[in-house]
Amino acid sequence: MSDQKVILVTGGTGLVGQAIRILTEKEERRNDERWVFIGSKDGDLSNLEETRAIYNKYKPNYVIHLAAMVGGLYHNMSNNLEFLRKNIHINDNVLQTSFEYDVKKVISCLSTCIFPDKTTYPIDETMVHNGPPHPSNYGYSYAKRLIDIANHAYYEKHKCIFTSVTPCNVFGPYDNFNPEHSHVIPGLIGRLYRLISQSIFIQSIYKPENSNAESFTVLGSGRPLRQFIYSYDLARLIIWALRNYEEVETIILSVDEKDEVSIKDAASAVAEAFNFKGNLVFDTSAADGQYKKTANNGKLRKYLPDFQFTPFNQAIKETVDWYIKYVNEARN
Ligand code: NAP
Ligand code: GFB
Repeated sequence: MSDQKVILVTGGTGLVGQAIRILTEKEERRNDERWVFIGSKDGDLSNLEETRAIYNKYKPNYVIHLAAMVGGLYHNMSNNLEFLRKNIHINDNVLQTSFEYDVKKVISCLSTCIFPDKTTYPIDETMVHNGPPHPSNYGYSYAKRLIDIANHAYYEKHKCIFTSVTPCNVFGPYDNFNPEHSHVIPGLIGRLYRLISQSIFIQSIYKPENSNAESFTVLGSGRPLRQFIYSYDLARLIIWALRNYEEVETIILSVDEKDEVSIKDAASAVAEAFNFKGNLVFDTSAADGQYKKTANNGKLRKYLPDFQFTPFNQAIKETVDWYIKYVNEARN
């Protein structure tokens, strides 16, 4: 129908994109909205001509821009140049093509990990550019910060409503579980699943006295602190932002400061979800990354004072159960 709003979701096949897809097919469905979810098979957004071809095909009125080269601490540490260049190209192509195709609103995605490493806490939206990011992911961070700079430049020159949201760490079904590239939660889930599976296999064949599944190695000290948001909660907030948020300034989409947990807490929650009774062992030879990036969600709370986040342990259990069910289709 011609009066439908076409909403293009770049990065639509990823962790956050899939959560938005599932919600907009059910409880967030609206008859006057047509949602289009694209991944790299639809076109390489780091290539301007391929980006234009996508916009020419779908002619979006709105864009939720999630597509990015994304990875955990260890992937970033060893690939800062690629994270910088790939994401600069993707972001510039999407914003420029959105302008050329007269897109009414673009919501891009920053991250709480791009804030200054040397800072006061909690961080808030005003602090994004107040100093260099943590050295482990400067490539990704500067590419993300340039989205915010570009958003303001498009508004100043053309009054475009190009804005962004700034999530904390995200996890959930459809995450990237590849052990070299993944973030901590999918990294823990994938590694513990393989450990238990191997142990069951070995026990069923050799019945060893001391199965090696009596201890599970967590990378780093376990001391760093993180705020984790369940992908479905973030998806709900991004859909809200598309429909209601009109500021060019970014808005932090994070759980409350009181819900910040340690990596050790997160590992314990994953072990509990697997009903794993073994010991957690901490490999302190592996980097810890940022100690913390505690974010204040006061601006979000002003808009949505009653928003309910899924309890962390429940979200972890749902994600583990999803992974066990779909391990063969998951991104390992
Ligand atoms: P993800 O699961 O890694 O998905 C990345 C998406 O981007 C995929 O759909 C991928 O397509 C697409 N993509 C990557 N390179 C592309 C290219 N050159 N051309 C076209 N599409 C491309 O990422 P995510 O975790 O959902 O993250 C979504 C957004 O949230 C990103 O902007 C990320 O920076 C941000 N964010 C994530 C976290 C987190 O903890 N995950 C935290 C804060 C912010 P394919 O599936 O075809 O590869
Ligand atoms: O999610 P993560 O990889 O990235 O978390 P960041 C890293 C923390 O989890 C470190 C510990 O303290 C690791 O020592 N950890 C424990 C593990 N076990 C594992 C594991 O199996 N895999 C991984 N990856 N970590 C990222 C940024 O920082 O935050 C990205 O580098 C991105 O750019 C993301 O923005 C949201 O939270 O440290």
